[in-house]
Amino acid sequence: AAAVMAGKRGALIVLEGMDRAGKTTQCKKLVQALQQSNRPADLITFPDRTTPIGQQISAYLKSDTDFEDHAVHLLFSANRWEMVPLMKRKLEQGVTLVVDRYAFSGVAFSSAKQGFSMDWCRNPEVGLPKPDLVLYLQLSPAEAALRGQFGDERYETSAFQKAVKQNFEQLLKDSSVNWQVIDASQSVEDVHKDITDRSHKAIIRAQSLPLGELWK
Ligand code: DGP
Ligand code: NA
Ligand code: NA
Repeated sequence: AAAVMAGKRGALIVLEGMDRAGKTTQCKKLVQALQQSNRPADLITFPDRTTPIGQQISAYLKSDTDFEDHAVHLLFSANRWEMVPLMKRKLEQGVTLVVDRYAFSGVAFSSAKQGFSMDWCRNPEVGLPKPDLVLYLQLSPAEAALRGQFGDERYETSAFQKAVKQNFEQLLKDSSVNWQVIDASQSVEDVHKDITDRSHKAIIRAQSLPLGELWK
């Protein structure tokens, strides 16, 4: 029988970290760098504010609408799940996905609210495509302060951000996730080089591994 050549899948690479750590800039630079070295790559951003669910989330973040806290957690989660078929299709086609925020932001932000356990927050995220690599852009509070004021969306206050940071630090202890901590106080170019090197390694590793399921 003729051998069937299985195509090599792309890697799922997530960037997480506090606001102002430079995630969005670094995600864009990483996608460009991968494409320039002939590795197919696409950017995915959560929340994806373009879908009907994402538009509800966007209105909530701008305080144009209100949602009950549990309900909005499930909306953020639904916004990730609605992208899963597309994500799987791209990964199978060999496209590496660079993801700006994922389930970890979901848990870190929602469990910063009164009465929300990490466990409860993790539940709707169980079974999402498991990242091959999660880069945590770490920034000291002093360095974050130097980067200027928060915006005026919901959650952008120093007290809430402090609770979110503690939750991320808790999540970093989870050894079922391939966390790698990046010093985000370096120059944009140094952070970019660090991230790109680690991503190339993750892409090669992912080629010989099946895509996993998160927290399952
Ligand atoms: P950004 O567009 O990256 O600025 O993210 C929007 C805001 O929403 C940011 O403050 C982080 C927060 N966020 C992202 N994902 C989730 C989530 O799943 N749940 C909650 N509660 N907040 C989230
Ligand atoms: Na933000
Ligand atoms: Na962002």
